[in-house]
Amino acid sequence: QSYRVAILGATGAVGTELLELLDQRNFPVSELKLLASPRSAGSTVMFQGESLTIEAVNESSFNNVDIVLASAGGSISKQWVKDIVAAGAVMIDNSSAFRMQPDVPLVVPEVNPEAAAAHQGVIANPNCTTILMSVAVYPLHQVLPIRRIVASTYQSASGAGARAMEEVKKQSIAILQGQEPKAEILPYPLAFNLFPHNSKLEASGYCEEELKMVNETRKIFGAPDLRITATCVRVPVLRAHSEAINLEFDSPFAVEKARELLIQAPGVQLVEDWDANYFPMPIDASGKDDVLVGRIRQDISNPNGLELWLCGDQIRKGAALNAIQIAELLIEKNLLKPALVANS
Ligand code: 2RA
Repeated sequence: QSYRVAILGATGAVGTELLELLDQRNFPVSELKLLASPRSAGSTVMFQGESLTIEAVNESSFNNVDIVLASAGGSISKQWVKDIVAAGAVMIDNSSAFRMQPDVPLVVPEVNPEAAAAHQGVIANPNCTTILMSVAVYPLHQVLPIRRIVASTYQSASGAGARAMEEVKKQSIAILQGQEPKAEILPYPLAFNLFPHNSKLEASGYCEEELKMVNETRKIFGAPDLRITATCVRVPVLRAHSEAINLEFDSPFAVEKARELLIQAPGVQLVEDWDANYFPMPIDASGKDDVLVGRIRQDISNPNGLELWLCGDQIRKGAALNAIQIAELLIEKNLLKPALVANS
């Protein structure tokens, strides 16, 4: 069987990756609709040898569509969610708009695939930093519950969009030519610089990006008491995020056991050459499906602690691939229609 798929936000970095992945993964597409703002409508993109025209999204765009892959920002997702669900399509939303809503499953297929079954028409794709960390640490959590996570992130420009990726390149050239770098898309010069993530600051002093990791991880793991803190930083890297993760358990977690688990963990590639001092790097993670994990070591400050380092492609597994894997899961488990509401 094949399915009628719509990509909402087809011209963005994630939208473009969605298109590529639908083709690369031979996703069973019978019809593909590319939806964007009126500004982008009319341009064409090739898909499986066919030229598709990008359409301006409107109320009837979702009629006769089975799956909507949305990655156009939270306000667009909120604007169209009712039309999407009313049309009988399932929305896999990459924005943060619905992630913490109780009736919206927040899914990383390698971690909590069973959560997808409860969807009522909308499934949320977690934030990229949360996806990458969850894939890497859940295999350990399954063996010995994690009590506390301290995450430090080194986030690529792609998290701020395709135009931010272009801007950091231009800033680099400017600096190398002895000129002042321009920051128009990014809040500050990122080339040869870094800055704390510039999402909205809360009264606690944490920014939204950091609180996403805290709240989303607890929801995905079904662990409301999991203690987690994060410091998120934007760094001059193009499309792969890196994260330094410190884990605390109730008792020691043997490094060898962690290695053994991660070598066979879904969506993870262990990258550790201690003799060569070679470990995950963004240039190796970019364009890859897997989250690269390495530098697993005992926390020397805490007998119940474990340290690890990871790199993952923010556009791919951090967004587009996870969304498509959710769609594949829905097809596999015959979950494209919302679960019957108990007292419907
Ligand atoms: C960022 N996680 O990297 C955000 C984008 N989704 O800024």
